[in-house]
Amino acid sequence: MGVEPSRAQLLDWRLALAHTLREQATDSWLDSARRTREDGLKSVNYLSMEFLPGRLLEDAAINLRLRDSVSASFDDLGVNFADVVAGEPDPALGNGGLGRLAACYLESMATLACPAHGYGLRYERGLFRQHFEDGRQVERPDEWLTSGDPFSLSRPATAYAVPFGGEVSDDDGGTAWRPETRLVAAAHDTPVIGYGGGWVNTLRLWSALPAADLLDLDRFSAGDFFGAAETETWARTLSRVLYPTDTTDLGRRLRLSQEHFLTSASVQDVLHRFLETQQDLRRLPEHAAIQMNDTHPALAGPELIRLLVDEHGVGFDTAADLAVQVLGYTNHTLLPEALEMWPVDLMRHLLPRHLQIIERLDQRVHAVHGSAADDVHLIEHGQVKMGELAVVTSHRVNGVSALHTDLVRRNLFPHLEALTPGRILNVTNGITPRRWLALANPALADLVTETIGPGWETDLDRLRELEPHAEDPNFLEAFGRTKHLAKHRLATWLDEEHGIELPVEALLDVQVKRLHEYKRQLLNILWTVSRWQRIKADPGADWVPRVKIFGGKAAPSYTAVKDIIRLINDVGAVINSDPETRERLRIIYPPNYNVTMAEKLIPAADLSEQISTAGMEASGTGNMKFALNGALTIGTLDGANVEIREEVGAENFFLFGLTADEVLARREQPGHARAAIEQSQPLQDVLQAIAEGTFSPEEPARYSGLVDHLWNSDWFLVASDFDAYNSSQELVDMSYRDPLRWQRMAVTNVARMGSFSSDRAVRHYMREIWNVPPAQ
Ligand code: F58
Repeated sequence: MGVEPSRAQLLDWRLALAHTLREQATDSWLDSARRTREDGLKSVNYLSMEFLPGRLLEDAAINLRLRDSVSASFDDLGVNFADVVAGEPDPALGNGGLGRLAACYLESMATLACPAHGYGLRYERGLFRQHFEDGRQVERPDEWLTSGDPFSLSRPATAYAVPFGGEVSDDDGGTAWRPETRLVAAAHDTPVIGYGGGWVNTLRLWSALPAADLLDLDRFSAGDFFGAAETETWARTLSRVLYPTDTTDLGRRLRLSQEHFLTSASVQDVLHRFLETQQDLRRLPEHAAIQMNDTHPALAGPELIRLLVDEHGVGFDTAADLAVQVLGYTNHTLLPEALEMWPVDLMRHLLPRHLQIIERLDQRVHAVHGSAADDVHLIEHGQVKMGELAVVTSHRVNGVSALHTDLVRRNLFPHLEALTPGRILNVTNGITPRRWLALANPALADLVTETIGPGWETDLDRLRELEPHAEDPNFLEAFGRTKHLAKHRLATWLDEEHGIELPVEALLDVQVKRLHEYKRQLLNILWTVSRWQRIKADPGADWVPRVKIFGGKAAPSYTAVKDIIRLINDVGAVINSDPETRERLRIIYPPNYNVTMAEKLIPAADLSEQISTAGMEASGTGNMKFALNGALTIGTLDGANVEIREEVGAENFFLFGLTADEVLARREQPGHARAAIEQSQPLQDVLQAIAEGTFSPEEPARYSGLVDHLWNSDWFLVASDFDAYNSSQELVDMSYRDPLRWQRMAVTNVARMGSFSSDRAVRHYMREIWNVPPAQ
């Protein structure tokens, strides 16, 4: 780094470490690419608008099997490894589960020697940093690049022009698109190191640059400096910030442009790499699979067809058939507001050629399937429906948990399922045990290795071997110590980073995830108020001390959940300063939840809150991380909770609440919320306290809207599930009072989590969707 060791700062050490680790991975990185190229291996191209990889360096050290020697080398230098890696920014290039899933899958693909590229955007600023001011969420820009991106390589020579706007004309010579502008996509590559270091894939993120001629020199010379840079500014805006919201119409043009930019650059790169070694484009499906992570890259079909037809002279039908063979689509949501639709006018303005191709694909569906396709429309009411587009351009469509896939088949795409039965399949999500056990919970990871030997890192089913030890009091005690260690580690971090005190002897009850009404953080905080009221009413009773931990961000425009954030903080301010209850109940909400915070919170948790309205959480992956780290789940029959409960056993899971079918039926009952509240004295007491301003004395009416909404509407059935949730929480207390019983349940959870490894999920994708065998 050009610095004398004696004068080196932590930043210098970190940059040196990044370069050293990248260097260590380079031979394997080059070999993996060379083998893929020279042996003509089929590879996966995982297109995602979001990746949430977490800090890279410690993970790289673990996967290169260098963690201990790196740490020892730093000791020799008088430097603390933990301090070095603690300075690394956490690239927040995603909103939540979908982006984190992409990162787990890339890591598993590398571990399984599945040749792959991840493709995404290199947002200059990731998801906003969250602060609280008077309990309210405030968003600030996330500057993750201020000390560079030392583990990655910029590749200015790998760049593609991405066309936008202009006109299409049809004449005898075929279709010609004369775009209005072209922006440049430039590649930045990060190595994705498989466990053991034997295979290394690439995460390629594009940044947007103006084409060389975009600065208007005439305007500049005339003194109009800002006007001269307008187009240039627009170009840079494309990769300037992660689109932070799923609820507003604002920024729609930017969002669609970003999606096209990612998709076009990536598909061009896929074709470029294919044509380096092959000539016959009809053989593309033998060499490349493209996976669309939700519909955000759903222009991949039209774009691939465009490139094949317009640039390589392939016929339309052949091109469309090739696209279907290459593409797969993963659906992550049934929420109507998150199902992408783009106004036809906007599409015509930005992407006229793609619109034309989509219209032709629509005609083709009807030509092929006749009246059976009467209910299938790629364009309807002036909108292009990206879900339908993704389905008809894919040979496989998957949901992310058994329940979710069933709902995708039955409710979301029933007409398409009928046209091509078998196209829709389930691949339940998974998480990587390297980051979520080896890295995040070293004490538990060591105990597991001492008990069953190494190898579980790549064969998570081996955790089953722990099960006999669930009867061994010595083992249970050792297991309890790992939980304690994780709590102490969390306590230190909370104190140092946030000045928050954590009572480590209490039951740690954690809900961390994006804020959304369907995830029902509201149910959790209402119950917490009820608990407080009951402790105050009976202070002599034997209450199990609890710490309620919340974490998560709200989309900046989603005011309903911003109110919930404020309520949690307001309730926290009152409860935490109540001398009568503070030894038994505490609320902690550290701001800016991210992957790094998850790595500290999850190992320390006793109880995992997975309490969404049934039928609304596609899968969840946090639920898996908690159970793998020995937290017990309180949850509804939703998403992957259903399968987690089947695996760990009903007796080791705190189930409550309406089922997905019951939710639909309950919503049909007029006045269901009022009826539920009237039947529940505890809930009435809670709502009354909030409505009276107990937690907002300076503005008693602050939550009147929220309370009214619960009485009169309650789409997410908080009131209907309140009493059941309360009973389940009482069972939690009862079980926790018997530490050996609790630990037995927790160990059983850990032992039975093998099938939630992302290795299992990725093998399933390789076999059933990508048709890619492992390279090693
Ligand atoms: C999540 N979706 C699902 N979307 O909600 C969760 O159940 C599932 O486990 C996870 O995907 C992985 O399958 C999700 O995270 C987003 O973040 C959208 C990104 C684009 C803007 C709108 C939110």
